[in-house]
Amino acid sequence: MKRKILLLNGPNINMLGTREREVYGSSTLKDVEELVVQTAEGKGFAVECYQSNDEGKLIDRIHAAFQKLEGIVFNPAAYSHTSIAIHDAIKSVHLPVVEVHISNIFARENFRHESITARACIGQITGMGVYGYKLATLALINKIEREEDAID
Ligand code: CA2
Repeated sequence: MKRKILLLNGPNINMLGTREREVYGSSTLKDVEELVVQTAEGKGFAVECYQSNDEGKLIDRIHAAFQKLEGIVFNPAAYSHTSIAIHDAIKSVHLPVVEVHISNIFARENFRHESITARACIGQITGMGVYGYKLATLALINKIEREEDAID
């Protein structure tokens, strides 16, 4: 069976491409999901895609990945800046997680400069537009494959 990763998107990412195009560009969530699926499939991985505006549902989905999936590409959106609960959920599953932000959070308001969730991740890509999801997918798969090599 194909190895699988999770693409997880947080609150308001379902609005991509409809408003605030000057900040987030014109791609839709469907475009982002297709980009990640295509990138992962090129490396032999399948992708589960999930978006929610609800913190608890995102946490449930992280828990569901435990021992089933290999890692997570995650844009926690505004929860990045507020959610210790999501931070703890990421820690609890012992999976590699790469955080993505479409915009450069460090070039925006002060309240976006801190990412609580990124502290639980293996790394973060910010400010590269939706292309950042492709970079995050490649980085995650590279990490998964390097860890497999270390086990063999
Ligand atoms: O740059 C990112 O990817 C963010 O995670 C996006 C979040 C923001 O709270 C973070 O600070 C940075 C907001 C997502 C809102 O997405 C929208 C997209 C289109 C229209 C309206 C909102």
